[in-house]
Amino acid sequence: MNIAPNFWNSMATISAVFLLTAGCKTTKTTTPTNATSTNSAPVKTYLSQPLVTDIYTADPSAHVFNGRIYIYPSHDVEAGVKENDNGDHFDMRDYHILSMDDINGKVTDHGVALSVKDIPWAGRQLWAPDAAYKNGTYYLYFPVKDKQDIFRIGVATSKSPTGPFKPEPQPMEGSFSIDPAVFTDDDGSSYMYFGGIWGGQLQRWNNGNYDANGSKTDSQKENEAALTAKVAKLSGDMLRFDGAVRDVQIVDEQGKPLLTSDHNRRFFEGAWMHKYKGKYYFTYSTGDTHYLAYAIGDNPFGPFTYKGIFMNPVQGWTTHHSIIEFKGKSYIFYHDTQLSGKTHLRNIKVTELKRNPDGTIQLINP
Ligand code: FUB
Repeated sequence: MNIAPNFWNSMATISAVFLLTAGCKTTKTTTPTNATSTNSAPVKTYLSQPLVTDIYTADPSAHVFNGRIYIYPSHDVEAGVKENDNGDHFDMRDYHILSMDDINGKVTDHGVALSVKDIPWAGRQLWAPDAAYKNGTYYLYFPVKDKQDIFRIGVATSKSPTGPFKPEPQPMEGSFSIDPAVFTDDDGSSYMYFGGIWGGQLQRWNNGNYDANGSKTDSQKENEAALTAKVAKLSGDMLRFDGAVRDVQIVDEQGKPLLTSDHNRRFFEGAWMHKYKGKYYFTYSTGDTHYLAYAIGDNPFGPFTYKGIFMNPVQGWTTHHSIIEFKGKSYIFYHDTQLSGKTHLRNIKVTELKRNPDGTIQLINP
């Protein structure tokens, strides 16, 4: 993730018009859907309302375990850290896991499931997590900066989907960058998709080597294949990569890789994978253009052919999502900044994701 300089101009305008609820104890939504204005100021309407309002939450990775919906979000806090291009102000310190028995059901906050202080190798910034289940154990995958300030991906285990989770003593070997998303295929094999540009440090890695002075963006390579997400198969015990870390290749209809300059379509961060009617849907944030896009492939490693945008920009700079099937329908969990009006204090939401008969996804206006 990152903060673009010109973002702040538009954010100032948005903040003036929308919400400036500074505290974390907001328990009501101040801008109702379909509100009308009695003066000339435009009124923002939202497709969905925040799922929880007493804490700030973001990056929701949702899963259905034993018929119940569990959400593994980031827990945003006002840490008082100055905003910068590295996203240092996203200084999250723990995870709360949420659950609900139905899409419109009551949301339960199960409290702290893992704290940064309990991860022996961690430095700071617990960013977007994900979870998986195998053979009686739940796995929580999380990105956090190590003590050298390099993002790595860790894994923690629990016998309960809500934790508490016990972290492994070291980060996953060969892991780097942010936003792990774990997909388990019908044959029981699991794969991790990960990576994020700018604050997520993906651009600092080249052939397994880290360069702290690596370019902030890869904009010098405008006409080359874009930097993209990574994918690795997971070992049978879910704790390691089994084999090489590969690029997630996203190609156009002619089979050509998307280029760095293709900001509306190229990968930025926030990968997710789901399967629908035998096809593999790789979904992701275009980040600096704020879209959620999708590409379809025939196997978990790709390549994936770009199909389009399925969600327009949310309010706030970051865009991050997950997709689940529940009771015969598809749902997308996502976040925006409706409660706070601040980039780093987000709130998670859910809405239905609808498909056309040919498997393409209908556009959502958040
Ligand atoms: O929450 C911190 C970062 O913001 C996530 O890792 C990115 O996906 C973006 O949502």
